[in-house]
Amino acid sequence: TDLEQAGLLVLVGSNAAWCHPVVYQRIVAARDKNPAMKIIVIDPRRTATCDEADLHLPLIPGSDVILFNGLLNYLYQNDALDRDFINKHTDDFEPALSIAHVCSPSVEAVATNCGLDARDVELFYREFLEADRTVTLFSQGVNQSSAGTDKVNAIINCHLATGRIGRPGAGPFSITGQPNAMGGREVGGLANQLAAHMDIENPAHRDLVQRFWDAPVIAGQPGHKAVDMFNAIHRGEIKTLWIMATNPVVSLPDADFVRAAIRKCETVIVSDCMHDTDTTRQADVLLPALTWGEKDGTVTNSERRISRQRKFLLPPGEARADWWIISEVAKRMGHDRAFDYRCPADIFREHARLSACENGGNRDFDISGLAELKNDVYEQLQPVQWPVSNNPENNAHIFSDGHFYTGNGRAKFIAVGRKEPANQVSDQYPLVLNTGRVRDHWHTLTRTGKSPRLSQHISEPCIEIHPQDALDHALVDGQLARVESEWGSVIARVKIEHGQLAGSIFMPMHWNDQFAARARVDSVVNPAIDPVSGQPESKHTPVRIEPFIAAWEGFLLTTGAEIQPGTDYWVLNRGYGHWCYQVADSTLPADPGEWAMQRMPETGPEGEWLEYHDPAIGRYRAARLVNGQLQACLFIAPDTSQLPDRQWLQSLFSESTLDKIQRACLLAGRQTGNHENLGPVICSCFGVRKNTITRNIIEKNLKDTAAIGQCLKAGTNCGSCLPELKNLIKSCELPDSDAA
Ligand SMILES: Nc1nc2c(c(=O)[nH]1)N[C@H]1C(S)=C(S)[C@@H](COP(=O)(O)OP(=O)(O)OC[C@H]3O[C@@H](n4cnc5c(=O)[nH]c(N)nc54)[C@H](O)[C@@H]3O)O[C@H]1N2
Ligand SMILES: Nc1nc2c(c(=O)[nH]1)N[C@H]1C(S)=C(S)[C@@H](COP(=O)(O)OP(=O)(O)OC[C@H]3O[C@@H](n4cnc5c(=O)[nH]c(N)nc54)[C@H](O)[C@@H]3O)O[C@H]1N2
Ligand SMILES: [Mo]
Repeated sequence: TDLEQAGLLVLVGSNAAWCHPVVYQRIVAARDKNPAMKIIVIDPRRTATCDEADLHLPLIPGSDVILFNGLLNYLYQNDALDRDFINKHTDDFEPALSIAHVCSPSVEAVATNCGLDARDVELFYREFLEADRTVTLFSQGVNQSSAGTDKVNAIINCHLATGRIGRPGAGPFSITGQPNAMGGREVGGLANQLAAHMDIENPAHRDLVQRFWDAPVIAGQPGHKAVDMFNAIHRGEIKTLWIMATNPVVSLPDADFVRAAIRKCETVIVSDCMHDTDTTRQADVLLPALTWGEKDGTVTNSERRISRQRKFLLPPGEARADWWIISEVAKRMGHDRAFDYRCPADIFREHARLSACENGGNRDFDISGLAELKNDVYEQLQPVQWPVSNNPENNAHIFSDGHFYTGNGRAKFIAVGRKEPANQVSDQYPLVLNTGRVRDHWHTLTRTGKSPRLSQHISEPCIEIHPQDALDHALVDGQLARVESEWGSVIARVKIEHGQLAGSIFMPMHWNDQFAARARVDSVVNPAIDPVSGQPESKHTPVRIEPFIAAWEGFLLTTGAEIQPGTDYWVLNRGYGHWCYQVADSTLPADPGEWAMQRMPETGPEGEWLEYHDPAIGRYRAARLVNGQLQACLFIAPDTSQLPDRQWLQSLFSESTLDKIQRACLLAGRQTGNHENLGPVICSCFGVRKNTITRNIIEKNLKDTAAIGQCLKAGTNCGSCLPELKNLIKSCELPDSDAA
């Protein structure tokens, strides 16, 4: 509710419109109710999130500390500090301010160093100064940086200095990602954490947890963080690796090195809900795990609310819950008593008891009130926000009494100065590679890549590039290009984007080796990390880009996915009733017919083979039918502009048999006359395409997204396409002739 009560929302390094569509739509709704509310987005790219923003600051990648230090200094110079709060509840303000002053002495200096217009910087600072209720939301554009913790501290410093924390509608807010990211922290899911918000480095915490568990030993120091851990594996210091619910061959920086490290490791165990991933391919032992919908437990969301997650599917095959797998392994290692859980509720009660153990109001995470839940009460547990203490005094809005969990109860300013990203651009690598998410895919594609519905919005990995950079590197929209860094290279399709900052390109993080020949972007990303958090600098790698010269391009639609295109470039995309391969190669096949035969699924005598070849213009087309039903088709041309639109062909895979006209039109790639190209899918939830929407906007004179929703349902479920719907309405608006 803080988001709805705020007067100013500052989104820093967050593309919430695509990555947190539900929260984002709540923000948009709140602003519709309260038009005085302001939204400011700080992101080098112009994203869908910027569409609703009053101000967008496209800062130089990595320059956030300069911007927020400048804000602190500005607040000081304009006498807008909350001196009372600073004196009563904080320490170390002076050093933080003096470094901020040196780093960012004036609005003009900030504008120059962040690559921004001084008037925009001034406007942001003024809005912040005036808005008493400010929430600053920050996400991976802030965290995934070698100065990530500095950026976060620079933001928090501004909130502490104005006392805008722990009050309704005010506070710094880390809006990260995994649906249970918060829960992961609560149970100690990081290398330097113990469960229930305790630190391995704190001897008192270690002692407490050891006594609570009655454990003979406890680790005396933090483990390796992710990037360091794979270095240690590569050096041979770690002999056994158990990877659970993560796909590091795709998601960690310098991913080819990560894969090499895993290959060197003596014993590799992988627990995953999917059989075939880039990481399971490297496993010695595979443990099939349950996933969402199949497993049972609790998750905690960003506002500290614990919800029951209930299973609604039966466990497939031999799959088991992760907690069960861990317990069985532990028992066989001799820890029967410590792991004798019978159900998730057993584990939850123990977790709640630990949060209470010798807490006395010293640790914020306290759910002692849930420690004695009976199984049936746990089953029915309604969402509840922590703290849920036995001592109701501890259940107040967190931080509202100005008490912080730092030992002496006072918040600490952290002095942070300017720091450049770890690796700088050079003549050899002149562009910055920024990476992140697209609207309809999740992380490493192991699950969303299987969904035809979610695979329609963006069917190929793209390199988003500013028009001037494209020109400078001899690239045109839609062609293939190779992006290369000191660590690796990928090939993907160029997409010219005016919203892209010059000097910086953007690629999605999602594509893996099952879905593309060479688009695993983390194989290019530098393994630089933040010294405190260990978070990789995934948003900033120096790269170069050059055209990939394809001798031919094509696509292959097929009912079976087990094909090895063997081309320099290919991308696999799930469609309804079929799979689509987009392919390209630097050399022409000597005999396209033979090349095609090898790749199109074999069939018995019922199979029928249609073919068309015009060597003079480099055009080849083939199709295979079985009992009159389309099984595969292939289209090859010198470039994509000479390929037919795929939409009609893709629709033929839903037909049981092709009629005469369809067969006759097959190799032409389209049915003459009655077929309307509906354009790309905009609303994935209801499968509504662009041209259907624009036609309805014009014909029915639809004025807003609500009207589109009523008419076509588009945008009425998750809301992540609403920015695109708004843009369609804008693009259909005719200039008003009455307007002066
Ligand atoms: N559709 C979809 N939604 C998701 C996910 C998904 O995979 N798909 N994953 C979830 C998870 S785990 C996470 S962590 C979240 C991530 O959610 P977000 O952090 O919102 O998403 P990203 O696309 O990683 O990056 C956000 C923005 O940071 C910007 N950025 C890059 N460099 C800088 C910089 O130096 N300064 C600033 N201020 N901005 C910069 C990028 O241009 C990008 O637009 O999304 C969650 N939601
Ligand atoms: N270049 C670049 N790299 C990035 C990022 C970026 O922005 N840019 N973002 C980073 C961020 S914020 C994140 S969160 C990571 C995400 O990176 P990962 O966590 O590696 O990505 P996922 O695809 O979510 O991997 C989860 C794996 O667990 C499996 N799985 C799903 N449910 C279960 C289950 O219940 N049990 C088990 N055992 N397995 C399960 C899935 O099939 C999948 O293989 O990527 C990071 N990497
Ligand atoms: Mo994440």
